[in-house]
Amino acid sequence: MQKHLWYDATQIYIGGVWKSPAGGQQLPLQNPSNGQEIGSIARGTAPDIDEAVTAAQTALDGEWGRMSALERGRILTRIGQLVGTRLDDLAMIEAMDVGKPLTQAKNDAIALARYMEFYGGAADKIMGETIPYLDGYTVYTLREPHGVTGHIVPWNYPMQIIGRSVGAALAMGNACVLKPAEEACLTALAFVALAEEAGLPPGALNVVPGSGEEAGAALTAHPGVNHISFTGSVGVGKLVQKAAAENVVPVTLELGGKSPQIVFDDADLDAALPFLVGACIQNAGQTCSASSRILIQRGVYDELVARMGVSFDGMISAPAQMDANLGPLISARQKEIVTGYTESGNDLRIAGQGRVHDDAPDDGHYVAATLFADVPPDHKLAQEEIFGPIQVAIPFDTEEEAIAIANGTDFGLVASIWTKDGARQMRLAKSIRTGQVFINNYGAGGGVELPFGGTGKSGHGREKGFEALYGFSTLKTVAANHG
Ligand code: TXE
Repeated sequence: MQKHLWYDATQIYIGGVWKSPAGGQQLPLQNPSNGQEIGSIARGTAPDIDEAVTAAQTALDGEWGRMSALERGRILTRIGQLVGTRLDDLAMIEAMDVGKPLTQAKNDAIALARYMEFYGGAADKIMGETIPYLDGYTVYTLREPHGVTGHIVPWNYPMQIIGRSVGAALAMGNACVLKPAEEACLTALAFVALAEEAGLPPGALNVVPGSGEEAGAALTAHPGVNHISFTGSVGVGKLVQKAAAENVVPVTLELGGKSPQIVFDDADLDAALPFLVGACIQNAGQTCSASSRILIQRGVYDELVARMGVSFDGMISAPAQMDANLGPLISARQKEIVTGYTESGNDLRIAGQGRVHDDAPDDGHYVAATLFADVPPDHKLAQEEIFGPIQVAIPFDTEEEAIAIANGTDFGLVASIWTKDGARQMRLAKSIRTGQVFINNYGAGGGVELPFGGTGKSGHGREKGFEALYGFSTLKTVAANHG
């Protein structure tokens, strides 16, 4: 299958034109649910990136660069409306490409539409300020686009990450070059085709699929790129930041985490349970904000671990089309990594474990969801990002101990606190080193309006919400001496 509905998966999209990649080569496209090759995608390389950056610069010098914020916002809103008419199609595409259960894939499409709606409405609401200064002066600030923005997107939530990053960048009037992940680029192509249909001018958004080493590295090193936003691994994040340093351009890095949920003895366990488990097994654990550590106060530890274990026992991993709790992992490589982690817990107690559905094809990349209990906080399983459906339960006695364990990894992306004690809620919200704190809920990935990003090895910069619009723009100060 080469043609996917309303776009061509084998091509790249530059300057409003669908074309073959400069090198004329393709990369295999695989369905993670059965391991089958189902077609191919363009293998974009440095010449394609160069052409895309030029097209973006041309757009900035032309219609797109001159367009009012109001009109940009209207186009984004129209894109969101068009996405809204294709939710089921987009979900089908994503399910096939990423292995995501259909309901979860559809939620991603809904989020993409919502990002466009949000940033469409926000485009003309970012303002500068006037600054009191010397007598005879009027001073004001202007929020301006960086220019050409590069967007490197991973495979785990293509639609949501495109929405939050490209949506905010376009709202501020940047022209974008998007490099989707080689494992999952179909919805990026589907999306840009819808953006074109909604009236986005040529060159405002260019999409170049290809490998990280080729297209990705070429994009981050390109001297014509004025801002880079990257979501992916810590290792590649460092490479991206080094490349950006060479050109002295800003970067936003979102590099995942080891996010804790902290449950105190007085917590409403019935309310907490679905969030505790769901925030880990969603997207088979391949979520930057996956809650892979559950810290539980000793008084409710045994009861809660037992209840979570029952939930895990019921978790089924199955092909995306079966819409079970979990789909397959993205690739054989990811399955190998996650299986290695599961094996590293051989000395630990398993409190609950799901199973792979009997009808799941042998060549699909399935793993069983697993809950490990009584895990020492310094154990590899409690320290490293696994990116699979593996959760650890860690007991604690005091609030101080909970804070120390929560802060005891290299990461800091999301945390949640489950307690009815208002003062404790405030103390912990302040003490935990992280980008987001949820109190008596857990918003894994969700919340288009909520600024999102990390501390420590989870990265820096903020996406989502209004905050992203500041990140995707630069501030100019104008001081006029009128005597
Ligand atoms: O990530 P990569 P991978 C973490 C997660 C996962 C691990 C490996 O722990 O197990 O990373 O996943 C592009 N220059 N996360 O290998 O390689 C690549 O093409 C420029 C967390 O898939 O970082 C893709 O588009 N770009 C994360 C993107 O980077 C390069 C989501 C991510 O790929 C490049 C994904 C290079 N040299 C993985 N090399 C999260 N924060 O949610 C690769 N890329």
